[in-house]
Amino acid sequence: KNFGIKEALAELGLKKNNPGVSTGSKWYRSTGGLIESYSPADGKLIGSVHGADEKTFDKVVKQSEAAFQEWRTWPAPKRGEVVRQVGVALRKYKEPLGKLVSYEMGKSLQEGLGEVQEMIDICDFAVGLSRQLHGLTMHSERPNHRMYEQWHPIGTIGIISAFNFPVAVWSWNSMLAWVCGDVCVWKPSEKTPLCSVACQLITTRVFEKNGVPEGVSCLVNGDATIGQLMARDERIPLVSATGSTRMGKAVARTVSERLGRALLELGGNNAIIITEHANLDMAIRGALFGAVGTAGQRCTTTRRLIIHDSIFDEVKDRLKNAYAHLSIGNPLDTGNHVGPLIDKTAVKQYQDALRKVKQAGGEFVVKGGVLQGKGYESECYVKPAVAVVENEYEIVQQETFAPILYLIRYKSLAEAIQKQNGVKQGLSSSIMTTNMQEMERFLSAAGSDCGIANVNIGTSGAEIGGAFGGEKETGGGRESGSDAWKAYMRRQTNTINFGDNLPLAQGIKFDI
Ligand code: UN1
Repeated sequence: KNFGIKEALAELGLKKNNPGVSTGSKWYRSTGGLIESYSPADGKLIGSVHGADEKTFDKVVKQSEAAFQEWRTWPAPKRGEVVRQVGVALRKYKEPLGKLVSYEMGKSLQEGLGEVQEMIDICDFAVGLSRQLHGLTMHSERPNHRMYEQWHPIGTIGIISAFNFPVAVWSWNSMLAWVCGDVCVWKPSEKTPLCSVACQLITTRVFEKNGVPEGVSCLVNGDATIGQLMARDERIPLVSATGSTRMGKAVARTVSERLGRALLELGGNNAIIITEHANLDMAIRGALFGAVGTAGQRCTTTRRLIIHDSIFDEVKDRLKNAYAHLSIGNPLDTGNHVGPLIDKTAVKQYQDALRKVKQAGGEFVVKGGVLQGKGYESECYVKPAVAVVENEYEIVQQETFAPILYLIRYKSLAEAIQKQNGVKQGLSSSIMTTNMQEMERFLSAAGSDCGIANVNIGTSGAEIGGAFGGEKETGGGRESGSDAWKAYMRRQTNTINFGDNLPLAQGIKFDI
């Protein structure tokens, strides 16, 4: 079965071989390496993309700078109108783009479509925002003076995105950046280049119709060296990077060396605390989707369940039963819950993690393993696993991008919160409880230390309206909703004297 992939690729305008560098209407076939994209769903070659070399990268950044000169003078609501039309186009292409996301990345079709929906949602959010880039007004201490602040665009935004959300994370950054008056240069993951080309094609058609200057939306496919060029480049005031903590630390070092800004959204090691007052039906449902959704490859994936002693065995048994009902297979087949991991390297890392769990003394409730045989030819399909562990195990302290769920026992809520916070990462967290005190303690200053703290829902699947990101090794950045837009602008404080003389602040006398 082909699941209509051929048709989807054609509808999106993708060829077998595509240029992977673009400033909008113009596409460049540079001498950078050829990136081949194989589907983890069936192991087949989907197509290839030409990556950028240093010279083409430089050309693209120059074009983005030229575009910024004009784009920043467009009224923000006019820029918002263009983003609104991008949202309309994404609605039109939701089906084929969602399918491509599913096929190239391996997440279920449901989740592929959900990812495109996140793009549509952020477009809508950005349209409203384009009339709400508000600054404050302040009262001056001097007579006949007025103070206020305004927000201006900053220029070229470098976006480095990961394979696991190959389209949505770019859109959170670019849609906000565009209404703010910035221009974007996007370096997508080498593992999902075709998704990036599809997004650029959809955007460009809208931009052309509206006379948006060439260079407002730029694409530079390539490997880590392109990311490094971006981090070093003084013409790029903000680099927004999503991915591993190792990558984020490298980007942060390079960007801060030149005093640029880095917006980082890195690893998570997210836990759900299930208390003795939890509605267990809801807890199991939340934990299950959190742990196996996107085959455990979301940065918000539920990796740890911290379960009260009195219900530990019941939760364990119910999870075991739920896992037995999971169907694993081609993500485009809507009968399946879990698709493949992104590639064979990820499978090795998964196997390695399982070994380490065992070595450390973990006890498997649901055994893992690599699936073989019909339908699993890509060798990327693995069984979601569940193990009883201690929070202190080194492997539990790490983020393994795979569906491995750790069960940890607790006796008091204080102990549960300590365990939940007892990792280096600080992205997402949840508590399952119907008890008001437990809930409020978890959300208090002495509660969860994460950027996201939920009650009675899982750790993944955040809506775009809130600020998205986390603390500690997650990098501290916030993307998407709330006032995350401020990261894409520069604040200017203005003091205006409308009087006839010039008094100094702080009462300083300076008379000649
Ligand atoms: C990511 O995994 O990098 O909250 C982003 C979620 C999604 C976004 C995840 N809305 O799971």
